[in-house]
Parts: sequence; C-alpha cells; structure tokens
Amino acid sequence: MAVLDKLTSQQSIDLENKYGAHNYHPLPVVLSRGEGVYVWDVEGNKYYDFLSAYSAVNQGHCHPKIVGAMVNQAQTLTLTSRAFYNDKLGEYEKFATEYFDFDKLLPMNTGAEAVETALKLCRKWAYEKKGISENEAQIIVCENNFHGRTTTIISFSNDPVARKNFGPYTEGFIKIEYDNLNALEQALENNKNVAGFLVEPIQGEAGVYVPSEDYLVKAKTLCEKYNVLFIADEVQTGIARTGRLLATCGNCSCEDKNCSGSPEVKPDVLILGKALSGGAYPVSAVLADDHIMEVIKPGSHGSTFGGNPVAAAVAIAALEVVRDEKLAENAYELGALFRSELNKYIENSNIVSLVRGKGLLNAIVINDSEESETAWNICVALKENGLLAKPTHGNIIRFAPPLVMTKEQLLECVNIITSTLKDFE
Ligand code: IF1
Repeated sequence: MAVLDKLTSQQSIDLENKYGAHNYHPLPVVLSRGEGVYVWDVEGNKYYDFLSAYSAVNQGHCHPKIVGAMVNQAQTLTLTSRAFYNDKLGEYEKFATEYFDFDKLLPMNTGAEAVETALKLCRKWAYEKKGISENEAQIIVCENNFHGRTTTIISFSNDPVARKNFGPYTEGFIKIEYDNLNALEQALENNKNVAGFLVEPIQGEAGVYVPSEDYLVKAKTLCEKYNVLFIADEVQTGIARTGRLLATCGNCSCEDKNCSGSPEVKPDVLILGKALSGGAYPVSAVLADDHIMEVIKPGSHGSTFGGNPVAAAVAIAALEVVRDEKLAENAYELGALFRSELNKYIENSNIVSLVRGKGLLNAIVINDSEESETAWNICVALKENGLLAKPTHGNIIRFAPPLVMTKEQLLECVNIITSTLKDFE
C-alpha cells in the first residue's frame, strides 16, 4: 500500500472511525506535534494543551531531556525482559526509592497495572503478614473512584458505563463514601478482614474532588490503628501536579512551607504512573518499604516490559526535570493564580458555579445538568479559540496544563477561557 500522503484532520478521523475500536469520543481535533505547553493539529493550528494527556505530560510535550534519554537508550538496549539483569533498572530503582523515600520499587508500565500490582501486594501482605485467612481479604475503596479499566478494577467502580456487561466481577472490595472518615472507621470496625484502603488523594475523573484538609492524614491514622495498608493512587495527582511532589506526603521540594501539605501522610503503598515518564513512554511503579514488599518473591508477579531499560532511563530523566525545573513550586503558584482569576470571573457568571482543585489540577462546574451538552460545547469553542480541554463527567471541565507553563501563558489561557465562557452566559 502506498505510503499515505499527509492526511487532513477529517481523513484521520475517518480512518479511526473505520479501522479503530470506538472506545473513545475525542474532541474533533487531530494533533500531529507537541512542544512544551503547545500542541498543533494537522492543519498547523496551535493550541494550549489544558489536559496534558490526563496529567501524563506534566513536564511538557517532548521535553528534550526526556526524549533525549529515551532516544539514547532506545539506540542502545530497549528490552531484556527480567529473565536477565540490565544495567539501567537498579540505577532507576535506587534513584526513585530515594526520590520518594521508600525502600523498594516494583516497576510496571500502565497505571492500571500498577494499581493491580498494589492490590495483589496488599492481599499477599494481609495473608502472610497480618494473618488474614486466605481468600478472605477485603480492600476498602471509595465511591466514584477511578483506578483504571481492568476487570478487577472496574469490579469496584460504580460507573455504570465502565462496568456494564464486563461481569462476573472480582470480589473482595468494600465501597465507602469519599472524604467520609466515619464511613471509613465503621468499615474498619465492622470488617475484621480488611487488608487495605485504596484512595485517590483527589478524585480526578469524578470531577476533581479535593477532600477535606484533614481527610488523608486522619484516614492514614485510622489505617494504622486497624493495621490496614494505606494505598495512595497518585497516578494522576502525583509527580508535582497538585503543587507538591505528591498529593499525600509532603516531602516536597516546594519552598512554601505554608502549603496545605500533609507531610505525615506517607502512604504504605504508593502508586505512580503517567508523568513518571513525562508522557514519553508507559512507565508506572509501586513503591513500599521492605516489610511490605518482601512478600513478593520470584515468580509471584511480573511483566514483559516492566522495568525495561528505556522505561528506566526515561523515568530518571522525567523525575530530574520535575526537581530541576521546580515544577511542584510552579504548579503551586500558578494553580493559586488560576483559581483566583477564575473566581473573579465566577462572581459575575451564571454559567460557571465554581472552580476547585489543587496545584494545576483544577476543574470548573458548569451551571447546567450533567446530561446537557453545554460543557462539551464550551470545550469545542475553547478549541476554536486555541485551548484544548475536555469535560470529565457531564457538566465538569477539567483544566490541567503542563506544569512548565509560565505565568504569562497561564494568564493568556485564563483570558481564552473566560472570553469563551462569556459567549455561553
Ligand atoms: C481512560 C479517566 C483520568 C487514573 C488514576 C489509575 C489510572 C488512571 C487515578 C489508570 C487513568 C486515565 C485513563 C484514561 C483517562 C484518564 C482518566 F478519565 F479515565 F479517569 F485521568 F481521570 N489511577 N486515568 O486517573 O492508568 O492504566 O490509564 O495508565 O481510561 O480513559 P492507565
């Protein structure tokens, strides 16, 4: 077949519609290039990226240091499998465990794989260390969670679209209300076989729900009281997105010690993904201290690509960029500016009811029903005005630009957003 000439946007869309599974409903834009906070479509139109591939491109599109590390390693050694050692994995594991202050790291590829890994680790720890009877372990999760799309993970989702006709479902999960400490304590009190509590520090997909200030620290305290593992899914909130290195523990590099961090909320098990690679390559990881991770023995878990040399090289570079370019501090400051500017607009708006978020993970709630097309139509209009964002659920629009954005760029984006919203007032 002849090599296809440069396709128009519509031709690309038509090809996907004809030859690709219809598992997404993308905004009608076809991207062909990314650099920093910008992306371009095939016709050459330039956009601010305000989704960052769901917080995977925190370091900005095609960051030269990350791409350079990837290209260099890809030209040297891409994949050995774990049947043999390679000279990059140990270096990466040392770097990342010191970076996040844990004893051990189990390398995987996607966020869902890392969540599955954490669930298996938690169950195994419960049977072999806590002494729960085999096959009796329960893991507490929150209503409106999003942790990925595997059969086990959607088994404890309450999103009907994510669950429908994918049964039978995996057992062993107890659902409680998010940001409700009484519900957590009751679940812990009433179930003697609880192994762990899996929680998003901010519920991203649900609509960027930021819990009460003391929720995470008190939830961690309850887990300690009942000898249950506190498992933080920081796939979306981690890697500086919320204005600190992690949304849970505050061992951040952020200069502002007044930030609402919870330094005492160090998870027992930390789940990372997305921006762990800066969006250049699928890299995820589960981190824990020895007394937990030591239940994993040869043959009990793995993956063909998990811990491959390219992933290791990319992740080191991606984490160095976060540290060296002070992305947590930048996200903290620009996030506060973004919410402050949007709140000024909201004072006189009848189309936006509120803005919420932490760092550069924010969302606005549109004053219309969940079923309405308003949020979608606003995102289409934003695209026409040079900014890409997408609704999460119904009437909520998530705003999550790369963390390398400058103050001037952010203020320009605020102007684009508010001037677009004005057309819907
Ligand atoms: C989609 C959502 C975001 C995640 C958290 C684990 C994973 C994700 C907190 C799994 C992934 C992605 C998946 C993508 C859209 C996006 C998403 F809308 F689905 F919920 F970001 F909010 N934990 N989130 O957010 O990581 O396996 O995808 O690498 O599936 O549509 P993954």
